[in-house]
Amino acid sequence: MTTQPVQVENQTGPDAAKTAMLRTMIRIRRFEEKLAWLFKRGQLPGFVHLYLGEEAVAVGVCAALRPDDRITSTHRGHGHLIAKGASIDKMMAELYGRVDGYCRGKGGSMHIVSFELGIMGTNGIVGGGIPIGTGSAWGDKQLGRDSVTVVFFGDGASNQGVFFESMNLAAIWNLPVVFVCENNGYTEWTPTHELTAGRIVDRGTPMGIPGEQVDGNDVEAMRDATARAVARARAGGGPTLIEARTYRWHGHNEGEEAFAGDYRPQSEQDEWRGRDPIAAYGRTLVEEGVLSQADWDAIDAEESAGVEAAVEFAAASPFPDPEEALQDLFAATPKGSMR
Ligand SMILES: Cc1ncc(C[n+]2csc(CCOP(=O)(O)OP(=O)(O)O)c2C)c(N)n1
Ligand SMILES: [Mg+2]
Repeated sequence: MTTQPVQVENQTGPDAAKTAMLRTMIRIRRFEEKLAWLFKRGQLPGFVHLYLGEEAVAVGVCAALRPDDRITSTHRGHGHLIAKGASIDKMMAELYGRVDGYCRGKGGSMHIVSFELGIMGTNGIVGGGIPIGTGSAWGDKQLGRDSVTVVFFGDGASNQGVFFESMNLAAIWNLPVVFVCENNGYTEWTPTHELTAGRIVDRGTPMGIPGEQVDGNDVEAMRDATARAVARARAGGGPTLIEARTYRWHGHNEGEEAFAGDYRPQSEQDEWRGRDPIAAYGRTLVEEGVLSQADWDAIDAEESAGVEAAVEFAAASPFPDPEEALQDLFAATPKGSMR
């Protein structure tokens, strides 16, 4: 962001935190709308899976985290990263395949990592982040740190064996991990109920892992449920499973219109668009007197400008030198790597 965020006048404490959550959801929304626009014009290499409509999940969850807490993400990960504090300049550069991106332009949408920010990576392998996050929590426990790891994954990923294996280890070792399943009703082009037996929220029950189902379009409900799970984990109480019920507005991936057919009823899409998490929260904050409509509009304009600046930043960055192609792909085990 090159613009200075406008502070809503006289805001402190909880009001400032609420405004920050609205702002972050708007940032994700405007960033991803731009990605959709760029993709249609052939300006983005590779696949993109957009998070539009699901913004309240990432923002609510990350609002309950400390900077030293960690997350693992998915193929639909831009929202998670922005909510954890990633720069949209560096994300856009990564999506453009440029050297100023988080992974020097060699990763793209599904391989964005920032260890400094506690971002253990977006991930093209469905369920791939689940054992990584469980391992991250194990590492913290071994080292006596009180950080917590949040694992984001989808309803489809909840059918992967590695989810059950990871929950088993998290339970038996009492690990500080929060499993956040984003149930958006679809696994690619198949409705969740055609693939997934029982309730996802109950899947940890046989292992003694408490589960909570939350309205994933309600950012404060997401923040509060996560805060409870994080407090438990930090205090040594072990893992929790949160099932966030939400909906993706766009296709599984951009460009699916070319082959996917009409797999979601229009009435269902309209209903969920009517439950826009950003519009709902903005209205709530105006009604509560936290901010005015003019403040809301100013935040939106600022975030839109920030996205335009990110595109300029990315487009001005060079492509990586082909000589770099094999750099940073393999890590030599550093001495004292456990610290
Ligand atoms: C191990 C593995 N199997 C299959 C795929 C292909 N694939 C990519 S996304 C996806 C669906 C994931 O659905 P879900 O976990 O519900 O996440 P959502 O896309 O709905 O956010 C599949 C099957 C993959 N990337 N990795
Ligand atoms: Mg899904």
